[in-house]
Amino acid sequence: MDLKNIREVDIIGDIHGCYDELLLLLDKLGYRRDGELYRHPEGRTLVFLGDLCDRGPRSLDVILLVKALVQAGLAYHCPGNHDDKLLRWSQGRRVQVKHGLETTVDEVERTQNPAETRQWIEEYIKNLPLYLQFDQGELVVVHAGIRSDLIGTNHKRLRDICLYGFPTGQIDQHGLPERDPVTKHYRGKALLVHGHTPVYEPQWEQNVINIDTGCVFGGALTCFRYPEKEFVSIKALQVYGESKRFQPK
Ligand SMILES: [Mn+2]
Repeated sequence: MDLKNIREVDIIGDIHGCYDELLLLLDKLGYRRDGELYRHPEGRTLVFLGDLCDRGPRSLDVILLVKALVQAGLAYHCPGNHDDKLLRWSQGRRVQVKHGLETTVDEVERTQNPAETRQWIEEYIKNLPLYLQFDQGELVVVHAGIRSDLIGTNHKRLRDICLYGFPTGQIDQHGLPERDPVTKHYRGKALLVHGHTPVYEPQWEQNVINIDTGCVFGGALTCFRYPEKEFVSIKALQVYGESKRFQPK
């Protein structure tokens, strides 16, 4: 999706149900509550790069807030692999309810009308764009990664790359699928901001930025402000999940 005329954005990394940290981050960024919404006095736009749900305590509250912001035109959201798996579960497709999905499924099943909850989740997530472009195409936001030559195409690998990045097919030292750095595959001139792979500090290499600072694993929830090019973070209030890739410090 191309949002060329939007320039002042606050891009928020992988939330994974960390609703309390999200509210603290919105406050720190200067957003003010307005009913069920949050607005910035200077009219800035929020951008969520996916993995709103799973592992953390309040996935549904995160999705409800982001959905309300998106529907009010105050935010944009491209899905992560966890959001996509929740979509497929909501559609009744056969997925393994593990790797954190069990927490979100549990939340859905505790709602008053789980069938209705599944339905609004499906309606919302199925229409999300895989990646976003802002500021005359100078800024690209995606969950896991993208190749610049795939932007604007319907390439058959586009979806998998946006959601999962660049797995090498090998297993790493933790026994997890090894992932290539996005910089190995992205050759675009635009600044690329992504998440998906937790890192202890926001990473900025060449023109590729990773802002998944592992909040749900006891790290932090990070925002990248553009065009200021500043990072703003809130430390996790708790350790909610465990990862072989990321140990809380
Ligand atoms: Mn992810």
